[in-house]
Amino acid sequence: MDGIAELRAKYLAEIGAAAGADALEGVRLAALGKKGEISLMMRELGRMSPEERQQAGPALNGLKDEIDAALRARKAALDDAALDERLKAEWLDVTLPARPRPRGTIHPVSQVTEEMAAIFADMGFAVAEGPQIETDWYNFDALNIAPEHPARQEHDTFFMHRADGDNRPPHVLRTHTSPVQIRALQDQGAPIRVIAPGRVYRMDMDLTHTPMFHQIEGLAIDRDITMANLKWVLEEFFSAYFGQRVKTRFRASHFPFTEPSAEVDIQCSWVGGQLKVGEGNGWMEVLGSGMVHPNVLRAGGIDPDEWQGFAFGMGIDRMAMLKYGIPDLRAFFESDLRWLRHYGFGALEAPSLHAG
Ligand code: 2NL
Repeated sequence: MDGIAELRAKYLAEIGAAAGADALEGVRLAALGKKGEISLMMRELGRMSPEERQQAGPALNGLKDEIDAALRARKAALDDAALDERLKAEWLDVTLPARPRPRGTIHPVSQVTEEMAAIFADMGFAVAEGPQIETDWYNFDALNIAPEHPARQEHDTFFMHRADGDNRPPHVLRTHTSPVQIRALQDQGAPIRVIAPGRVYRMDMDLTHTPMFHQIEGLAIDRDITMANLKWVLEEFFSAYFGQRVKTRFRASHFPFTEPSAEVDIQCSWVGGQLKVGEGNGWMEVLGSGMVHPNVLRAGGIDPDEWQGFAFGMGIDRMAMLKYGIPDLRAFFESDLRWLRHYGFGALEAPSLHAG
């Protein structure tokens, strides 16, 4: 049997050399396991004489405690080293910028529609929406456009297909958003203040016309609304929209749905091929308007002897071109990504109805 000192030296060396948890457990079993060398020696104590036992007992106990402590210390050192390795290997730079993700832009038509809605909302107008496929009654009859009226042809209307034997007048793609306002009148009655922005359709295609475009109409009905209110609302609108005072000019005109009617020009200058709104002594037509015709009020279920008000309509796309210097209308609807990135807006640039 080895002496205590030799055992001590041997196991302390093996513990020091153990490179991992498995090796260390091997050393522990060899020394202190059930059949370990030190355990076996401790079992021998019983066969010793009292004198021998008095010598060997404390020595063996001391050895056992020392090996035990060395095993623990080595285990802790190995665990520390393993943790250090992981910390080095699993290093992560949380300050790195995030990987860029593809992001779309807000179309100028959407942006401008939101801007306009926010301005009119500030003046008490609610946004109304309605179907893009309309009956001819809502699109024409309710607006005092008689069946034989040239406007029905002028509008170059898209008519929906009818099945054979279906003799109802065909539905149409709305040629203006006025039908939305007729529906709002029928649903809500008077007094009312609404705007109706949205897509409209006319069979027209050249440099300055697309078969689908966007219009915004407005309607204000109360007991004593006049064209003076119309002029104030429009001048207030143009000034807010262009961010500077804009003069307007009202010219007598004619629409079937308003009487009297006026076309509205805004002040502009045209210098060196550069168009500027709100300065100079030029005028540009941007809007049609007037006092709602009694027949149209009746179609909306409103008594014209009790109520009166104004209505107007203007093109959204052209207003976007004017404000943001976009030269070509047709590019609006081509979905060209370079164009969209150039003229599009960020999500946080869009005004909301509730923003200051
Ligand atoms: C134009 C002409 C206009 C209206 C639209 C309207 C709507 C109702 C009743 C009466 Cl419900 N009128 N809308 C009125 C006048 C002109 O638009 O040239 N727009 C670009």
